Amino acid sequence: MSTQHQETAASPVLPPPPVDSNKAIAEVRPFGADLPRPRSSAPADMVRTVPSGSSAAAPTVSLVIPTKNEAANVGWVLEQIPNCVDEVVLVDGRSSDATLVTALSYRADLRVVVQQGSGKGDALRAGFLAASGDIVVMIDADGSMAPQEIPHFLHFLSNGYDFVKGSRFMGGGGSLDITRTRRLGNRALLHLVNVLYRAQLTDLCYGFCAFHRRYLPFLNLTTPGFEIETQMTISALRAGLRIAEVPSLEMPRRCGRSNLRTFRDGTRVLRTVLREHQTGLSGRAVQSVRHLVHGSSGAVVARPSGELLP
Ligand SMILES: Nc1nc2c(ncn2[C@@H]2O[C@H](COP(=O)(O)OP(=O)(O)OP(=O)(O)O)[C@@H](O)[C@H]2O)c(=O)[nH]1
Ligand SMILES: [Mg+2]
Repeated sequence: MSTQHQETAASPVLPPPPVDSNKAIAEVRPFGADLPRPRSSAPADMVRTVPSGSSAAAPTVSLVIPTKNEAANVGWVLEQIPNCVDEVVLVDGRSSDATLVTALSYRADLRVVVQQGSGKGDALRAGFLAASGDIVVMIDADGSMAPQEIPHFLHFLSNGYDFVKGSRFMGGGGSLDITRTRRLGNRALLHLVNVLYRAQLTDLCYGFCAFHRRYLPFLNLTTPGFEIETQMTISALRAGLRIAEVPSLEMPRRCGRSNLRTFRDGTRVLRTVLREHQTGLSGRAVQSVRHLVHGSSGAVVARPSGELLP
C-alpha cells in the first residue's frame, strides 16, 4: 500500500471530493495514541491497527483562533464558520481594541482564553490545550483564510491522514496577500525543509492547519512566535504522521496591520528548521524509513474527482 505526504485536491471553494476509500483510508488508529508522549521517534503510522468498524461517532471539531487587535476582522471570520465546527476557542493576546467584545457579540458560545505570554505560537499552544474536540483546526482572525475551507481539511483527516495543512502553492491554491520578499523567503525555507526532512511539501509558513488532537504531544510545540507553523510541520514529519496538503486561498488581511516582521520572523523560522534537525531522530531518517517500507512512489495525487493516483 502506498503512503503519501502530499495531496492535490479540488478547488478550495468546492465541497470535499469523494475519495477512493480502498486507497485513501489507511490504518487510522495509532498505537499508543492515548499516551502523553510518543514512546519513540518511530513513524507513528508504522505502528497502527486497522479500525474495527464504521460505527464510531463523528469526531468533534475545535477551531482555535489567535487574535491580537482584530476587532475589525474577527466578526467576519466568526460569521462564516461552518456547522461542522463544534467549539470555537479564541485566544486573545491582550488586545487593546474591542476584539473580545466584538467576538462575543458574534458568537456567544465562544470559549475565550486570555493569553498569559506573548506571540502567536504561545497563543496557539494555549488554545490547543484548551480545545476539547477530537480534531483541532487553526485559522487566523484577520480574514485572510476562509472558514469555508475547513471541511476540506476535515475530509482528509477523516480519510486516514493525521495532519492536514493548507497550501497556497499547489493547484487550486493561491495568495492575494504575500509579498515578493515573503514568497522568496517561504520558497527558500520550504526547499530547506524538503531537503533536510526528505519531504515534498509545497508550502511552509502558512497557518491554516488541522490535526487529530491525540497527536498534540507529538508536535512538541515550544516556539513562541510565528515559527510555530514550521515547528508543527517539522514535528509532524519527524513523528512520521501522514500529512496531506490541501489547496488554500490566502486573501489580504481585511483591516489593520500585520504582526509579522518579515526578516525577524524569517530568521526565527530558519533557526527552528535547523535546530529541529539537530535534535533527536532527524525527520530525514524517519522519512527514509517510510520510503523504504512503503516504496519510493509514496506520493499520491488526489484529482478533483477524488480519484487517487500513485
Ligand atoms: N493571541 C495572539 N494572537 C496573535 C499574536 N500575534 C499575531 N496573532 C494573531 O495571529 C494571526 C496571524 O497574525 P498576522 O499578523 O495576520 O500575521 P500573518 O498572517 O503571518 O501576516 P500577514 O500576512 O501580513 O497578515 C492573526 O489572527 C493575529 O491576530 C499574539 O501575540 N497573540
Ligand atoms: Mg495575516
